Amino acid sequence: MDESDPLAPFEAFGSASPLKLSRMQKIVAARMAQNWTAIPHVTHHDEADVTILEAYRNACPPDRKLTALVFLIKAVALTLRSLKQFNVSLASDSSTLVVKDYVHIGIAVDVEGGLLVPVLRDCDRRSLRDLGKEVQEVSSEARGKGLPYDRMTGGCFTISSLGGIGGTGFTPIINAPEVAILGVSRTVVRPMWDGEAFQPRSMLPLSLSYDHRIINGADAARFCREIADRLGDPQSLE
Ligand code: CAO
Repeated sequence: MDESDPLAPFEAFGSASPLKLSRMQKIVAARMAQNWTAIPHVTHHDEADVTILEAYRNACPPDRKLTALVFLIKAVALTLRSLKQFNVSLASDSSTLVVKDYVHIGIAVDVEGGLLVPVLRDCDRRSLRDLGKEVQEVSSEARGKGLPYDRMTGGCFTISSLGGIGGTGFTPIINAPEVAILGVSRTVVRPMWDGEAFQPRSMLPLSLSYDHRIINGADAARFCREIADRLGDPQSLE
């Protein structure tokens, strides 16, 4: 067997062909491995009742309808302002926390052959319409010609939404030097007990991975509850 041939161990069992990783895939792979091994991850699962939010979105004319992700970006941004322990980074001396006064949020965008994370600036201070416009622009730019490096730096927190594809929950990997990341799966209508009867409610699964050196489980539970509460009052996010 040729030791220098990466295909050799596989070709012993059948036909196989090589496919070189792109530069972007190599960078993403190295960062994922580094973050997964260096950061003690815990993933907290919860779900938000988005029945009112869905009715609110569906009441908008089709050309003005915003995706649920846009409401989520604003809800997360406001929650980062109130639960400030999530808007920090561990400095390189490993003994100083950098507490940020700005709220910049990264959005994972599924692009051919990889993943890009554009960062939206000052999400806590912007309207839903403005955020929605940027999500559309930046995701089509990411899928087209790609994004310049400075569009993907300086994030405080990342949201990874797989809701349009499917799934009930997953463990997103923290995007260092951030200390938490929110994964979102597909909204489902489920019977929920209201104390007297089962009611059909639209439930959005939330999966919050957090750096357990810096954030404790109770805070993670509070973070998800606050997001759920904010999504329950969509008008207040406008
Ligand atoms: N539940 C059910 N359906 C959902 C949903 C959810 N949580 N989120 C989106 N959808 C469906 C809806 O049909 C929605 O249309 P309406 O708003 O009209 O109902 C449609 O998907 C919109 O999807 P979209 O992808 O065009 O827009 P988005 O704002 O939801 O997401 C983006 C934008 C760029 C985040 C997304 O396209 C994407 O790339 N997601 C993948 C991210 C990813 O790869 N994460 C993994 C990273 S780690 O490997």
